[in-house]
Formats: sequence, structure tokens, C-alpha cells
Amino acid sequence: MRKPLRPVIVATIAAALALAGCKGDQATTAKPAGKATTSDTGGSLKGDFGPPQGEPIEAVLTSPPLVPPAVNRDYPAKVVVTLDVVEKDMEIADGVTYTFWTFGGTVPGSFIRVRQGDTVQFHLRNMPDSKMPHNIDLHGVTGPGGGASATFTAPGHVSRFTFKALNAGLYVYHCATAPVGMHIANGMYGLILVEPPEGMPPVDREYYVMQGDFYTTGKYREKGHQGFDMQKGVDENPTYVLFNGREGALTGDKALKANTGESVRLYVGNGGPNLVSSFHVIGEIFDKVWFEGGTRFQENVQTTLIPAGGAAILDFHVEVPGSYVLVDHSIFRAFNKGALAILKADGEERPEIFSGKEVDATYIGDQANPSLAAVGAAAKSAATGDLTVEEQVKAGEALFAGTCSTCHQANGQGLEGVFPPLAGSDWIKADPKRVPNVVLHGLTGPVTVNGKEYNSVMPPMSQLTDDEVANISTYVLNSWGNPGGKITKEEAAAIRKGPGLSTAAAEH
Ligand code: HEC
Ligand SMILES: [Cu+2]
Repeated sequence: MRKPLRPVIVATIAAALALAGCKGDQATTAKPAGKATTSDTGGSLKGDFGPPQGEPIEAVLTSPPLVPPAVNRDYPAKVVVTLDVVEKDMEIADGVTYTFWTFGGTVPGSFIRVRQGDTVQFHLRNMPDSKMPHNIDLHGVTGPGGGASATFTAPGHVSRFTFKALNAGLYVYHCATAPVGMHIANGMYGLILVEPPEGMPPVDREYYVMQGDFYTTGKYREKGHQGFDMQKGVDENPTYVLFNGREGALTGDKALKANTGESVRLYVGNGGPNLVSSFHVIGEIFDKVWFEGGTRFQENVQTTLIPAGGAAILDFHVEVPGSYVLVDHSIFRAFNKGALAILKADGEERPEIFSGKEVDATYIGDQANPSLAAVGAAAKSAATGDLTVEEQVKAGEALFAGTCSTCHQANGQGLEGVFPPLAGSDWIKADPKRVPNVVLHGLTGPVTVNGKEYNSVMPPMSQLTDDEVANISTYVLNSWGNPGGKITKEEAAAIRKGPGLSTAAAEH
């Protein structure tokens, strides 16, 4: 039988190969030799470092966006992982709730970190108040089903199985109980990092981000409790595409943080169930990408593809302060389905690298504004039917910033000769119901506002829900010297079904 290769030997060979001119994958970080990898790691054949040594270790699990500390061990151990399946209602967007099925109470599930060669004793506990049986398939497991059939667990039960983590890498885990697509769509996925024996090169900050697509019976941002829509799932037509299970999970006060001069590592997974992610950070370039979560890294990457059921490790260094926007660059998903997160970097300006002028709203839109919480508050009172004008105005203000201000400007003054003013508009004053109509149906052809003619095109924004149209309109009517008043969501719904106001001949 093959004698297991000790990690120290692997490291020595690696160092020797590195010296011998084996290029491409040795880290540039300040870790001495031994951190390099050979051109062929040997995979699972060389991942068995013998029986576990020492006392069993209880794995440290973290909730996103946090990552457990480095393993920092030079021998294989027995590691005990206990993961709870929890079914619970949580917000998927402001004012929108959804019944998630989770590993550890969060979407994505708890982050697990072990070392290659470790023997992992896995306990899956399904909470007694669960309605469904669940199981777990870890892509880092060598063995049929990845643990799925070994862990099929009814509510109120616990299952146990043991595996040896033979391959290093960043792996997705997920529930594989039928209907599998539904279990995954409800949030049942997470990441397990199997560190190579020498560990990952050290960085200043590590974060855990995972994309997923969600299928609700209602429209994007339609308020209230939303059920799972199986047909949308089958059609691969998600209502939401999200990082960390909630629109705004990583924006505003919850944005990821770093300081200039620091190195940042993102462990990014994609739970799917359907979409492939074109993962990109606006304003950054990945210095290194361990693509597909494997052993090699590519350098100087703009956008990396993360398959459904796949992952990647991304390193970059922060030079310039400001907001960096994490997106799926299939860009409608970012701005119309929620696939947007923010890393906020603090530090000294570096004008020699970047000259400045930050306009958050251009890219981040309404999600830049932490007062979007007002939208949630408004949504709650909307559900009970009593929304005051003030609440509508508050909610509308945040939405206006993201939806209308790019053209009409934050102060409603518009742009001379291009975008008509909403502030003190006599066209609005003549009939306040024109506002929701224009929002829903757009406007083309000549229109005279305060004595000046405009003849351009405003696109319809029918993607907004009735609530949102009512709140934006009420905000406009109660701002900048406009006549005041209130548009209800019922009025918005009726206007949606009715005709537009465009004067252009082509309109029909
Ligand atoms: C992409 C640019 C753009 C965006 C975004 C936009 N508008 Fe407009 N808007 C226009 C243009 C251009 C016109 C004039 C259309 C024409 O000439 O027929 C207009 C006209 C109007 C008018 C009628 C004229 C006036 O000034 O009273 C209203 C009201 C209005 N927009 C409200 C909104 C609201 C509310 C939003 C956000 C939901 C919004 N617009 C978003 C470009 C935009
Ligand atoms: Cu499940």
C-alpha cells in the first residue's frame, strides 16, 4: 500500500519545484517557502495524511459574512461539525418576507473550515419545528451522494456520518432532498473550505459571500409574505438574485468593511439553483482568483464565472477609499433583482491613483441609502392599510433617489433643456394624477413645463410595484413646492391598467 505523503514532504517538494522554475502558482505573499504548491497536488491520492491525531476538535462555524479563523494546524485531526437545519421566516427584501430553509439559521448556511486530511464527523440536526426532512451533500466529500443519503433527517432527528477531506479547495454544500431545486431555492446551501496543509496565504480580511436565485409568487419587491413559485423555478426565471439571502444583506450599515492598504479575500459561492454568476467588483481588479475554488490561481481578473454549485476565492488589495459594489455582471440582476452588495473602504484619498468625485447613486441607487429602512416601515403599515402621507413620503424619498434622481436630479430641478423639472412643475399642478401615470407608462412627445418645451423620452418604470409608484408619486407631490396630496396603491393599480399620456404619434 502507498505510504501517505507527509505534508512537510509535499511542502519541500513544492519549494524545490518552485526554485527549479516552476512558475505560475506560488504566492507572492510574505509567507516563506512551503506555501507554494506543486504543479500537481496529487488530488485525493495525496490528501490522506493518515489517521486523525490529538483530541477531537469542535469546528468553529460562522454566519455570513464572517469566516472562521485559519485552521493553523500541521497535523490531521478529527473535527466535529454540528449543523442545525432551521426553517424560518425572514425578510428577503424590505417589507417582504419568505419562508427560508437554512443550515444554521442563515442564508447561506454556516461557513465550515477544515484542513486537508482531516476526518470530519458530521452531525446534521433537523429542528423539531421543521416541516420537511432535509439532508446535506457536501461537494468536498469523497463518497456517493456527498453525504446526502447518509444524512437524510426527519424533523426532530439527528444524523451522523464521517468523511475524510481528501481534496483541498472551496466547496459548496447543499440540501439534496426532493424536490432538490426547491430545497436549494429556499436557501439550503453554504461553503466548506478545505485548507491545503500549508494553509491559505494570510490576508487582512476575509469575507463570506454567496449568491442565490429566488422564486417568489409576487413581483420583485412586492410587499408582504411571498410563497415559493415552482413554475418560475422550473422556468429559471428568478424574482430575486441575491447575495447572502436578502436584498441589502450587505449594503448600508451592513456593508463589508476594509481600510485602504489592506488585502481582502472573498470566499464566494453560488448556490443557484439555476443561475451562473458573472461575479465582479466595480472599481476593483482581483489580484488573484482561485477559480472554481481549486488549487491554481489566475491573476489580474475583472469578472470571474462562478457556476451554480461552485465557488471561487478572490483576493484584492484596497488602494482607494470609497464604495466598491459587488455585482453579478449579468447586470439586470444587480439593479432589478437585488444582486448587489457593497464593500466600504475607509482611508486617505489617493488622488495619484484615482481623482475622486464619488456619486454613489449612479451605481448603487436606492440601496446606497440606509434610510431605505423607511421603505420597510412603510410597507408594514401598508399591510395594515393605514399609511400616512409622511410614511409614504419617507419611503418615496429613498426610492426617488435610486429611480428618478439620475435624470430629474435629487432636488427635482431637472437639467436645462434635457430633463424637465419636477420642482414647482405647473404640468404636475394641473393634474397630480399625471405623476403615477408618467411613472408607469413613461412619456414621449412634446411637453411644456413652466413655459419651456421638452420633447424627449422618459421610459416607463412598470417594474415598480403599486406601493412603490404610490410612494414615489406622493413624495414628488409633497416636495419642492408641489401642490401636495396623496396617491394610493389602489390608484396606482388602476392607472397601471389604464392608458398613458404620451403626445407622440407613435404611442399606442
Ligand atoms: C432616464 C431619465 C428619466 C428618469 C429616470 C425619469 N424621468 Fe421623468 N422625465 C424624463 C424626460 C426626458 C421627461 C420628458 C418627456 C417628454 O419630453 O415627453 C420626463 C418627464 C417627467 C414628468 C412630466 C414633466 C414634469 O417635469 O412635470 C414627470 C412628472 C416625471 N418625469 C416624473 C418622473 C419620476 C417620478 C421618475 C422616477 C420614478 C422619473 N420621472 C424618472 C426623464 C426621466
Ligand atoms: Cu432541505
